[in-house]
Amino acid sequence: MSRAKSAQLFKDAQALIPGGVNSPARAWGSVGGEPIFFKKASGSRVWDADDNELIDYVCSWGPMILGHTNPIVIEAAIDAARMGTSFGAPTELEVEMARRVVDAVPSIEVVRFVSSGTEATMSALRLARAKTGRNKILKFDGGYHGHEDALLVAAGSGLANQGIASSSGVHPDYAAATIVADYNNIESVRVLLEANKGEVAAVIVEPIGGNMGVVTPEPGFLEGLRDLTTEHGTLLIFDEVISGFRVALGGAQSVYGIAPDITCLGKIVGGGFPVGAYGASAEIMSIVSPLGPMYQAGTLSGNPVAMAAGIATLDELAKPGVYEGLQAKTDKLADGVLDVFGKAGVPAVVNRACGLMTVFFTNNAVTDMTSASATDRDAFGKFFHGMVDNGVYLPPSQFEAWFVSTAHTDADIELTLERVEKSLHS
Ligand code: KE4
Repeated sequence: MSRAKSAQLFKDAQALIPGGVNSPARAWGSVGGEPIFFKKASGSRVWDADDNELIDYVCSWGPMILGHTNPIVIEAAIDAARMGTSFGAPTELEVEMARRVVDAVPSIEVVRFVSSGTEATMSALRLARAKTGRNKILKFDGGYHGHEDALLVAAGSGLANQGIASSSGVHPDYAAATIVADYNNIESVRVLLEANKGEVAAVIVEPIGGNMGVVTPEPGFLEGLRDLTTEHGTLLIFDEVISGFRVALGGAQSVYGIAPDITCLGKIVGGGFPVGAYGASAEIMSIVSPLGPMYQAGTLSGNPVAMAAGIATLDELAKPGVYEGLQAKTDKLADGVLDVFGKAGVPAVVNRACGLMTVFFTNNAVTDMTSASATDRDAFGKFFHGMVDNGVYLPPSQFEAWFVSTAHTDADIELTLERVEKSLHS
């Protein structure tokens, strides 16, 4: 398969954009080779600049849960755009979108829209500090919450690939105010909260880890976080940028029955357009400007075109049977991959939740960043290239999730599994 056009575009891009990409996660840094440039997508498929067709399991890193160019979402965005693309003034679409988020996410009574997941988590931290009057934040090794300074410490996703425990350029005071525990290790949280008694404003966690690869919470972990944070007067922030509207309409908090104090959303909520959100009880959100002293603002926050796409997406997801179908597709893929790897004698563990999964090259359970990092990443890199060469686009990193959409058919998954087998034997 020729990738000459992608290669030329990458060369041109590198002269103009750092590393030729507008996000390092796209750079193929941990798998080697050059990123392919996309030019078209539809449903479960993407086409690269050289007209190669691939089955897509990145789905824009999560937003495209209905598949690419879903006609209902596209029509909604076009109709909204025709009415005006941005007003810098409130619109009915924001009210309609807020109503859907408040109705869907159990712990949210009031929500503020922003333009990215990073803005959501950044604002949530500021809100927690404003609410508690405390400064420290506890996060988890392998947790990635966007590029907010205080959270670029022991982060997952693109940082983990670069072997950077924390980014350069982060003020040392910020890093010092962030303490790091181990995911699925409630004792590590207890010890740190005790050692920093009265100083921790919030614990921020991905209730289902997506940036170590997929890592699900062990029984009792989220409950333990809820109990410990309540005991310490520390707010519990669920970063549901990945899991929100993905694992259920109400996100992971509705699956596990845990009510965080603040929830961060992104990706799916914008239907493929730039939207993030953070929400909480009316009492906590009453601190947010212009009601209260915590300032946060944004030119394109609640953008009408993005709101229209988000509304159309959430309305599709609210239809009966959608998540049952997505779970079935995810299981078909995950079980099929385990079967093919087993027959090929290749050690593999698959961590999964509704609509997302990760294959790790190991015989051991993957329950945190340490065990995720101990897997055979060279084997993953080889597998990744085999799959791309065979027409399946996986995330170019071991520490990311494969995303399944409602547009992936059984035939897509069967074809994917055939290509898994070919890739393992290539
Ligand atoms: P954005 O600022 O990229 O919209 O959201 C940041 C973010 C926050 N929280 C979680 C749990 C996230 O996974 C993310 C972003 N996810 C990465 C991939 N794991 C986006 C890909 C990229 O950085 O290009």
